Amino acid sequence: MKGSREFSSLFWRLDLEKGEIEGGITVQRRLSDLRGCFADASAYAVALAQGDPVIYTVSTVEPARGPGQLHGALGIIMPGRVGAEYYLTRGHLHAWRPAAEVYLGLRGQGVMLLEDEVTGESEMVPLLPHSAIYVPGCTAHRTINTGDEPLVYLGIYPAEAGHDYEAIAKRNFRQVVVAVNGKPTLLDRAAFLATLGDNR
Ligand code: S6P
Ligand code: ZN
Repeated sequence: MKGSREFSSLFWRLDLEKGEIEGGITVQRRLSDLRGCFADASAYAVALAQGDPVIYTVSTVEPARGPGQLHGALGIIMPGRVGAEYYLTRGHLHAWRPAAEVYLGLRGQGVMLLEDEVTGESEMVPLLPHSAIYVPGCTAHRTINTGDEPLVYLGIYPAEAGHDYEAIAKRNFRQVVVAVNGKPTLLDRAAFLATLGDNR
């Protein structure tokens, strides 16, 4: 295998301030890229009318392709909210459904919202420094910054995993993570939307 890849891709220097892996490919996601991700469409429209901030960036390294190889991505999600919903990633299933993933919390405070594609069951798992989350295969995953500083994490996944955004974009996640009395709370999306109806 020696010589078949860049030496630099064997050593990943992580910049936790910028959220970048040295030599990685970085993409930015702005509020306008997240249409349909926040349950509260009115709050989303109000936020977008005020500006189009970068919500998160992802910096990816792909040392090698093919069976058995691993890829990595450093994500940084800004702190903030759209209405009661914390800033979040689009969320996806892996195109190759059995692909699992491990997330390491590096900075800030957040959670992952995991949704089993088969049973529909959801779980909110803390994403914190000095801890890791195992995301099983066939599980939609979304990362959410529930703190007041940038949330930085490293995801490691099979090179063959790929992204399927469409399946989740069609119906969104069944549950939302919202601030209730200042605390991150997992609620059924329909129940959350019903509370908005009462208050408007
Ligand atoms: C890739 C891994 C992460 C996400 C990143 C952004 O399998 O789960 O690198 O791509 O957290 O999320 P999303 O949903 O916009 O790809
Ligand atoms: Zn993933």
